[in-house]
Amino acid sequence: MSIERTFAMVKPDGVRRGLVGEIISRLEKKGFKIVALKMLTPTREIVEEHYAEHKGKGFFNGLVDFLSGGAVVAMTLEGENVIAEWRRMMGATRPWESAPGTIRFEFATTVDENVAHGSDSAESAARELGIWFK
Ligand code: D4T
Repeated sequence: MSIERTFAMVKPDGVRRGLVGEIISRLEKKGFKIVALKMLTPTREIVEEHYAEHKGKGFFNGLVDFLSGGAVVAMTLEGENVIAEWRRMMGATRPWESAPGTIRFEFATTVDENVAHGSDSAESAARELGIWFK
């Protein structure tokens, strides 16, 4: 276990539905530190860079339209084991596979609009923080 940093995001559906406070509240109650936070409507370029690994997949264009289609809240989180723990708090990518109590279980029904994002490894965290918090 060690103090880590990760990239977290409330996606446009989460912002539109008024879930920013709920999500930040969960992070704060858990004890994770928000060391940077900004609200922005991302450009297509930044979203394409962020999801570069999915380029060419059937859902890629829809994913870019969705993420660049509204405001998001981008955050740098810091804390003990925060990379894996934030993923655990969000729950599985497919909300129907997520554990009860997780953000995606409680607030999402579809994989394409699943409320939140978190880096999946130390390498992804470093890469994504470099994209969103240059
Ligand atoms: P993100 O990056 O949004 O936290 O998602 P995950 O890390 O949990 O999952 P992922 O990389 O497999 O998917 C990236 C992103 O694409 C959307 N998606 C995914 C979609 O719209 N349709 C699909 O079939 C899949 C697999 C949702 C998350």
